[in-house]
Amino acid sequence: MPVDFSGTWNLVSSDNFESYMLALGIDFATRKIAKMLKPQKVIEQEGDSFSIQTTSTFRSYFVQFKIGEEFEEDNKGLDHRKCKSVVTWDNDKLVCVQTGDKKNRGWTHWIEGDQLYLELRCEDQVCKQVYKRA
Ligand code: VL7
Repeated sequence: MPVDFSGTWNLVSSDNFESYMLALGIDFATRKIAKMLKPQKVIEQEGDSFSIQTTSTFRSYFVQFKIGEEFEEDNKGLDHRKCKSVVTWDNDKLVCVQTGDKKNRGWTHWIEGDQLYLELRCEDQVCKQVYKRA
């Protein structure tokens, strides 16, 4: 049985998010607001089809994909840079590579115990977030 990411998850910790945002070119004022947020993720997983809705009081972001199928990502409301994204399995980890203007951009999700982990990468910065089931 593969891991099931489905559910509602609330942010409990975020490490190096500010530097990750800086690497993405997010302006000062936006960073100051964004780092105070406690986003919630609602993940739906059906076979190899996923949707991830990240919601906060300031901005929200929705993405939908199938494992191994490249898609255009607009990063609307985030840094607005378009990229070609593809998500694959690395054992029980979900690995997204976001190819575009920014080098080494992508993220990885995995579950340990009742916690959801997210590593966000951009250039030389890595942000690590932990979410708990709502
Ligand atoms: C998405 C934020 C900084 C702009 C607002 C911050 C709003 C809530 O890519 C992400 O998640 C993946 C994996 O779960 C699925 O899309 C993370 C947040 C990255 C980058 C940009 C700051 C303004 C945060 C949407």
